[in-house]
Amino acid sequence: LGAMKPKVVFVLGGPGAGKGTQCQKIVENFGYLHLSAGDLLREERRNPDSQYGELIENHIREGKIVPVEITCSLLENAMQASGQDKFLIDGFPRNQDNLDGWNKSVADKIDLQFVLFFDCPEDICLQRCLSRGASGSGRSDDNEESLKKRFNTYVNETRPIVDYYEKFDLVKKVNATRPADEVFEDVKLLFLGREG
Ligand code: UP5
Ligand code: MG
Repeated sequence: LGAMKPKVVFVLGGPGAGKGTQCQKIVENFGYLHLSAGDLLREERRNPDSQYGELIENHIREGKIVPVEITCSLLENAMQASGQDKFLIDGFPRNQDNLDGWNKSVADKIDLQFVLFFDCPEDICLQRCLSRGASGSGRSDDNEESLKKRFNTYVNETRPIVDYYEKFDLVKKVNATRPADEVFEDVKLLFLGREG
């Protein structure tokens, strides 16, 4: 008998759709480990020993997707270091390069449970990120110019990834426009009965 593969749920949705907010609630209720690809990249950017700091900052401000080799190794390292076996991977894979890199090097080693997709229109996403910026998020991409680029990247590059997983019937879509607690009522239903 081999060891069980770690379980993974991908969490996708536009900038400000509420991925991080909902992941926190899932962690509290269902014991997953939350790995935000964006948070891992921001942490790597702050590491003075990293050779990728400047590349990461430029990509983030421009709303562009960092090459998969960097993101995938941050994710793999964090998964291994955690010693846990249930992961929410938030904000990844968000383009074809991400998907190809993941499928080549990690996909066979994990059990992809489903893709949790937060559906939220641009105007609401924009408002959420702008008010977060205004209340001091410190994120260099919470401004109108970066947000326009982030949303374009989302529509042109990330939505096709959601469509890809849709073909395998792996996408669970949740309406993310309502208050966070109401959104979580729907999210909960997707995790109940998966504890085993
Ligand atoms: N909020 C949340 N839910 C709400 C609700 N239901 N009602 C009202 N308000 C709500 O929420 C955003 C804000 O909205 C918060 O103030 C929250 O309180 C409020 P949050 O939960 O943070 O939303 P989230 O979807 O996580 O938004 P985030 O800004 O993190 O999304 P992005 O996808 O843009 O950011 P991420 O960190 O994933 O990526 C940033 C950049 O990193 C990318 O643009 C890219 O350049 C780079 N990146 C890569 O290159 N590769 C990757 O794999 C990942 C990222
Ligand atoms: Mg986030």
